[in-house]
Amino acid sequence: MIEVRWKPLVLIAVGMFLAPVTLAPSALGAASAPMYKGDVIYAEANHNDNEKKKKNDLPGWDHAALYIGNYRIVEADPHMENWSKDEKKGNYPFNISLVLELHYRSYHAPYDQNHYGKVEYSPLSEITSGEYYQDFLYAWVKVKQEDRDQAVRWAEMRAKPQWPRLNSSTKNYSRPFDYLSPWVIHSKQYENWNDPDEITEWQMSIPRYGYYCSELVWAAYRATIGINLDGRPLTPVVWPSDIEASSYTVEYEP
Ligand SMILES: [Ca+2]
Ligand SMILES: [Ca+2]
Repeated sequence: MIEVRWKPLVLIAVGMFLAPVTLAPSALGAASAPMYKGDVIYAEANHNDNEKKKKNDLPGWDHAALYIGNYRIVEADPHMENWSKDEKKGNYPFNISLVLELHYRSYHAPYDQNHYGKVEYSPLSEITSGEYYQDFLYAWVKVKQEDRDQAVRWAEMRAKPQWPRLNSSTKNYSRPFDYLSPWVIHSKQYENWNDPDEITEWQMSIPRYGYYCSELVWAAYRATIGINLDGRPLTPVVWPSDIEASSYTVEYEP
């Protein structure tokens, strides 16, 4: 709380006493924080106006992240902005060999996870600044705050650089970005492997070890308190908009 600036502090205090309701954007400004630790953030990337790029735009939101308090989020980020020219021009995500290559590099040393994706801490402003996303929305999850806190702790554990990685003898990686599950095997998974010293090479190699953005948010709640945030459970992948469709999430304007 000490680090929080005056205006947001007021907003957080208001949020604690009011029932969660839609707040007028004009009253809050562009950088208002979500109300609760464990809130979900959806974001829409900046390419809807570009017909050429529109084809690889997800239906509904493009990204989902978990708010962890103090203007910070935990997210699974593919870091597309750092891909090489060829990777950017490679018709992602429809080019399966490119998807497999990105997945391999995210999961294996010596490739740089800042180029090929990982679970990580980021400032909330990465979503709200307008640099990467043209629109965003928040949601609170209809459970107790102590349950949301559990989901946050689970996600933070995977964002910390304390995990082993294939082809490396050090444990200073966060969890990799899972490209395989959304685009190739069309699935989602979660695990409760909470001790970095107990991870085997086999565990490091499978889709369960890494996360795509909305899978991370879904898994944080599924692995800890058992609720299923996939509001469209008949499709195995959990897209950001599937979380929005869940009866557990209550969306509200920033
Ligand atoms: Ca996964
Ligand atoms: Ca689904």
